[in-house]
Amino acid sequence: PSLLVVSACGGGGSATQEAGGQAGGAPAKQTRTLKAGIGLNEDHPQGQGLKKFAELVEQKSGGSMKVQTYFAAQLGDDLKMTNALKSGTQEITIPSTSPLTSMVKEFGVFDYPFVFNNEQEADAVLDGPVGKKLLDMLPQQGLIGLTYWENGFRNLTNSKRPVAAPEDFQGLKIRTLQSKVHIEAFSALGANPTPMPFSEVFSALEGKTVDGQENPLPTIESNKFYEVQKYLSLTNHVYTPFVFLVSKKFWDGLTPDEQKILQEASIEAGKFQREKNREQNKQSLENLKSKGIEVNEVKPEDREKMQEIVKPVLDKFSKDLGEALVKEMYDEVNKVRGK
Ligand code: KDG
Repeated sequence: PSLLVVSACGGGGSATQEAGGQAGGAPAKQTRTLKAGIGLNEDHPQGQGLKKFAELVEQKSGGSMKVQTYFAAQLGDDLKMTNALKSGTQEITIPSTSPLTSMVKEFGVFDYPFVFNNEQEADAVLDGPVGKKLLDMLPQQGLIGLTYWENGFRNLTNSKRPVAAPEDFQGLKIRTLQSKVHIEAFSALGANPTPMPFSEVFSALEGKTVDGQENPLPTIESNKFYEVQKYLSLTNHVYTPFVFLVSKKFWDGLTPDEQKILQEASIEAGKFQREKNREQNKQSLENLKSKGIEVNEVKPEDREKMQEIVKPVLDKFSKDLGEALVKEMYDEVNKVRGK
């Protein structure tokens, strides 16, 4: 029989052929290099998760797939990197779902404040049918969504006063995520929301173009917001997921085995990342207190008042985002609560 030489076909932007076994005439072995960029720092749980992912991919592929990691918005902010995935000039990014609402508006349901009481409720929704439904909307945008990681529960910092009750939001200029739900919810509370990419937040706080911002504790610590903010209010007002994205252009050129490696590694690294994030969330509260930022709690009854104020905003959005989808999300949460 004649010798059939199969060469691996290069579908990805950064695939290179390596010389195979010279003497034996073995098929050339392909090495793929994937560029993966995130907005947060290397020491943040998101950064640690990405490094874990890179290790797993290298291991599982026997070294034929390599992940080059870029932290702290070195490749640009969440939207810039997501657009680079669409055009195929970057392979991986892990943004908050919020700025993606400009592409898939339904992600706005994850911007609803006060939906989840704890991380387990968030996991159930994200890893269940609602989370999957949203991932399935990504391919038509040129994106593949593999799984969700955790950004986490957001808390407010500002330079003016402790925020404990709804009236304390009055007139505060707050940087928000680039999401209509966030913008309108903060407006309803009486604040002046200013959406901007994460990479601009520190200088905006430092230069006082905004009074405050809101993010999970590990981010407030890792990005040193305590240096330019006086008050930290434990509002825990919303849970933000990260979504693990791969360029569809790149993905479509991979073999099923290669796709499986990325899929499995993203989920495995995601478990690790969620654990790290939860540990860090506790640790960061202690660290932030010792840095001298003034911390206040929010009483359950004041949280409920805030929830009442934003309710009409959410009802309005539900009409646009899909009442069935919103109901499904709340039903899933109630299931976890045993209701
Ligand atoms: O890569 C993720 C970060 O860029 C960003 O999503 C963090 O929650 C965040 C924010 O406030 O923008």
